Amino acid sequence: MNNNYKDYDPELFKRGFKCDFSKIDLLPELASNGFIIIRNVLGDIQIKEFRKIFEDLYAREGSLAGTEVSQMVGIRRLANLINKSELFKQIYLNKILLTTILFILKKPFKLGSLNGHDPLKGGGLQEFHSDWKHPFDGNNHVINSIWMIDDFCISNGATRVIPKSHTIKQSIDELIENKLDDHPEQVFLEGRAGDLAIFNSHLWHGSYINKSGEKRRAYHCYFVARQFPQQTNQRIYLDEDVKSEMDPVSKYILDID
Ligand SMILES: O=C(O)CCC(=O)C(=O)O
Repeated sequence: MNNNYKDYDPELFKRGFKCDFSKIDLLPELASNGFIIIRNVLGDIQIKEFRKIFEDLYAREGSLAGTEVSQMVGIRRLANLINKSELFKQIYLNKILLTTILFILKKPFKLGSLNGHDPLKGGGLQEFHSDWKHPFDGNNHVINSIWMIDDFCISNGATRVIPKSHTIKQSIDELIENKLDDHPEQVFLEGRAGDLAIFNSHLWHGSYINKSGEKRRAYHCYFVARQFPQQTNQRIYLDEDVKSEMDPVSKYILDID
């Protein structure tokens, strides 16, 4: 085991976290292009469960779905998911994901938010954006992951990204006039249900238009360097009974103690 990993976030390891280096060969690609796709991370039973909870929550929350973070026209959104089901531990505690974050950020980090996203027929087109809303200072502060629970194709609005844009210091507004337009260098994160895309979320990206109307449900599990605020403040949003049942690694990742 590479001891540097422990130096990046000693408290995480003190609480019992162990790295999973099984996908370490993909990490140079992530550093260089800004994204990777890991295949078959979720099995069939997990995919079914994650689809079910998406639909159950969306039906239960109705017009309020997504409001804890944001609602988007033409996209079914869910938010504050850690508070809503234990199932999501399989996502935010995934060891390959957390090891990858250490590799990129090389410093303590925490969960930023866990949201659901499903572009509807004719909807889904987002402007290219970075998840870092400040001028880029040359340091990596944010990582995002997209857990595909349906197949992702260009026709149903797979995420598009501009490879290597995570290293550009100029703002996206200076370089792209119309951020909704196709870009000559864009590529799509196509995959099968169960695949996991991880990207440096300084990378310019966005969901694409869903032309076919095929479902394109996904969970976004987003992480931020520890010194910055969460998108969903878990101290506020987690119910007391949920907090009290958390193990030490979860409490640390969620920044609730
Ligand atoms: O799900 C996707 O394709 C990406 C969504 C995204 O970037 C966002 O909601 O900000």
